[in-house]
Formats: sequence, structure tokens, C-alpha cells
Amino acid sequence: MSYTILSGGVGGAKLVAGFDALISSAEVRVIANTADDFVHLGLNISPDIDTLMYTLAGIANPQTGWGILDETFSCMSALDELDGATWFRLGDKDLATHLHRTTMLQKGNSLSDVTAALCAALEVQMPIIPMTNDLVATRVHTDDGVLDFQDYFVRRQAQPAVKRLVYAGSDTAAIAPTARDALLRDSLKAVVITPSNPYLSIDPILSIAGIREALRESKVPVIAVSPIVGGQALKGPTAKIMNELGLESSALAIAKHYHGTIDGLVIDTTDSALQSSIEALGIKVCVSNTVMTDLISKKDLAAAITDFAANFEPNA
Ligand code: FO1
Repeated sequence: MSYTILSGGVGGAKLVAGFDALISSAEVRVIANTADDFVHLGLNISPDIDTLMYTLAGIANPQTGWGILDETFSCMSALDELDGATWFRLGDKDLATHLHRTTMLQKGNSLSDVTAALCAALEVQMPIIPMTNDLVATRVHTDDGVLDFQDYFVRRQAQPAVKRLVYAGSDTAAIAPTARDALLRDSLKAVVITPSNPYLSIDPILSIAGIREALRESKVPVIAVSPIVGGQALKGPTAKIMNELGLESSALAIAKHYHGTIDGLVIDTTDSALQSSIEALGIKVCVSNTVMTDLISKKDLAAAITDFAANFEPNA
């Protein structure tokens, strides 16, 4: 039995680590959001791919969730001396990833092939697959103008109020071939949507027509994990964005957001009172602990999802 996971951001990588601890890597594939990617200091940077790669390689910085453990920032310090751009913190080892990815892309390799090569070098077993090999970029329409994603998320610390999100390029971007394979594998048991920020990390993946088509073609349940627990996001600006978009920040609002795409939703025990309202939408509910504080809780959540998928009977 295999699982294909849609993931973006730090929260998503935590659940992927739980699946990695629970199931052999051959049985799990991850489709990563690439709409956070940008060219910075002349380098092609793919943050959500790198967070997954470093997490699965066991070298991710556990405090931030991004970048590499025990990193040095000599290049950033020297760049600062030169009045270069240091707002996006790139560690010396992390820079090697961006330098090598940029070189391989400039030689004409696809992002999928580059990612596979980097994962092989870091001995990451679980396939990490970009949602597309084409350029898609999240642009954040705020009350302070239209911002590129990292400008909004990092430089502006996600402070400007979000009015609209546009995934530029998604209307023509093709699903990566290996991403399509991962969604249509014979052995597939379920597609899992991680508790990433739906607006910033998951919707860009779902904005690719080929992804939506493959999800429709695949006959397996699509199960999401709510990123909102007790009305709050565990990390990042999910609740803030929901409020700015005029939505209540609740697991029920998450169910409504994914309605039509998902068959099941995993909600935290804190939100068990919402179960019947969510089931009324025709979405099956699994109530579990969804707060991942250590490897055990990540693995337990992955186990709760595989049990949910195994006993899945779509709502009558
Ligand atoms: N996030 C920050 O808040 N500050 C940073 O300086 C920063 C640097 C960085 C470098 C490499 C990388 O792969 C990710 C980095 N991130 C940083 C996180 C990144 O903005 C987010 O992980 C995703 O783009 C959104 O999930």
C-alpha cells in the first residue's frame, strides 16, 4: 500500500517525517509546492523542496524548520559588508544546494531531475517530486500592493493584510510526469494533504490543472489534515490570512475550503465538536491528536491517517 502526500512549508515536512518513520520510503511519494521558488542572488531557490529534503536527510534546522542544522553564515556576513541582500538568510551549506541546483538547471535539467539528483546525494530515499517543472509563482495581493511570495513571507514577515492570492503561471503549468505517476499508482491507498497553509502551500499545488485531473482520475480517498487547531494555526499566518479573507479560522472553514477536493479531514481532539458539521458537508472525519511536537507524535498522526484510509468508507 502506498501513499502520495501533497506538502509545502515547514508544517507539511513534519507530517512527511512521520510517514517516513512509519512506512518504508518506497511506499511514500511527496509532491512539493514550488510556487515559493524564486531566483535570489542569481540562485534558483526552492524552499519547500529543500525543507522536505533536509528534513528527510535528518539535517534540517529543528528550530526554524528550514535551512541546515549547525549552519554558518560567513557568506551572509561578507555579503552584508558589501551591502548585499541578506534579508533571506542563506547558510553556507544551504548555499551549496542553491549553487548546485542553479548549475544543473542552467544545463537544461528539469527541476524534477535536479531534485532527484540532490536527494540521491543526500541519501534521501523518499521521492520528492515538484508539482510541476514549469514556473509558478505565488503573488500576494495585499493592502500594501502586490508582493512576491518571499518578500511577503520573509521580508515583510507576513504582516500586510492579504486580499487575494494569485499563482502566476499555474494556468499553463504542466503537472510533472512523476507527480502524475505518483497520483495514479496502482498500489496507491490514499492521497494525503499535509497541515500546511492551504492558501500559501496547498492551493498552488491544486492550481495545476493536471494535479486536479489526476486527483479526479485516482480512485483513492483524498485525506487532509486541518492546519487549524482550536481556531489557531500551529505555525505561520494561516489563521491571520483566513481572517483577512473574511473567513473564520476553524477546522470547519478548512473543510469548506477543501470541499470538492477531499473525502476525509483529520481534525484535532480540541475540535471534536465540529465533527458533525464537517460530516454534514459529505466529508468523513477522523478525530486525532494533530499537534506534532516530536517524532512520536508525527508518526502517530501518520498512523492515524493510514488507519483512517484503510477503513475508509466514503460518506453514504
Ligand atoms: N524563512 C524566514 O522566515 N526567514 C529566512 O531568512 C528564511 C530563509 C530561508 C532560506 C532557505 C530556505 O529554503 C527557506 C528559508 N526560509 C526563511 C523559509 C521559507 O521562506 C519558507 O519555508 C517557505 O518559503 C514557506 O513555507
